[in-house]
Amino acid sequence: TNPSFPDRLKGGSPVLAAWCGLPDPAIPGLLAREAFDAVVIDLQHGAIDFAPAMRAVPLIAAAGKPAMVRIPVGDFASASRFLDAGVSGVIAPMINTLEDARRFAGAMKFPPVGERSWGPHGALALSGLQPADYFASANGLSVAFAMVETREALAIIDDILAVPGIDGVFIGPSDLSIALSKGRSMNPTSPEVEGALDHALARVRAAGKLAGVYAGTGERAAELVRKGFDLISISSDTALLRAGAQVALKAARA
Ligand code: 3PY
Ligand code: MG
Repeated sequence: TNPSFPDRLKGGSPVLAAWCGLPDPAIPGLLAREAFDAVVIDLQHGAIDFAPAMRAVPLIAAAGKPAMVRIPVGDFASASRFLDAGVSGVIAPMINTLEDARRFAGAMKFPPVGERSWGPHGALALSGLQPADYFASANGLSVAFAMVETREALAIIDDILAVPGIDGVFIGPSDLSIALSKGRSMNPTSPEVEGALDHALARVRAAGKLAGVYAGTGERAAELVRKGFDLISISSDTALLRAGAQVALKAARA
């Protein structure tokens, strides 16, 4: 049988994910059939709404891949609802205070760790587990990634990592570059961001938790794999579509 997604992430070989924001569930379903290790549906910046994102979950699972979502800022109730649908992980953007981290963890884990409420309709169907068995294992079947992408978050990264139910942090290098430059620039590979990534990774390792990051290109993803991140989102559906279009047009006009 396949290892659980948390065990796969802890296993030492990086998880390379697709990142989808286009509003049709067929798109994450399609990308799940490529050689990605996981597929993330982005409800923070993507154009996809709740119901089509829910419908993407079994399409990704049918391809044998873990489905993840990035929820909108502060929408912790939707984290529980996506777990009910059967996602294997949730990424919460802009976790800037200990209170944000605690509320996110609370939505992600059943008591005694958190206060997730019972109702895992899709998760039962996808896992094939009996309700009591799902309940007994659920807190260890999925991962909660708190996004660290501001100065405030970076300053309390050890405290965020120490919150029970937070499985790891996911760095947003674009927002972090805006924050670290005090709004002067957006450069996700600036030396300041690079330093922050190394610092964050060291703190994650010290806490024995997981580290995720957004890459943007395949080349950047390879660098972040070499740094040692556990979860790397390579590129978005729209960026992949535009890049493919540009390659094909260049070849056609050569
Ligand atoms: C960031 O880089 O700010 C992100 O949120 C990743 O998409
Ligand atoms: Mg961001």
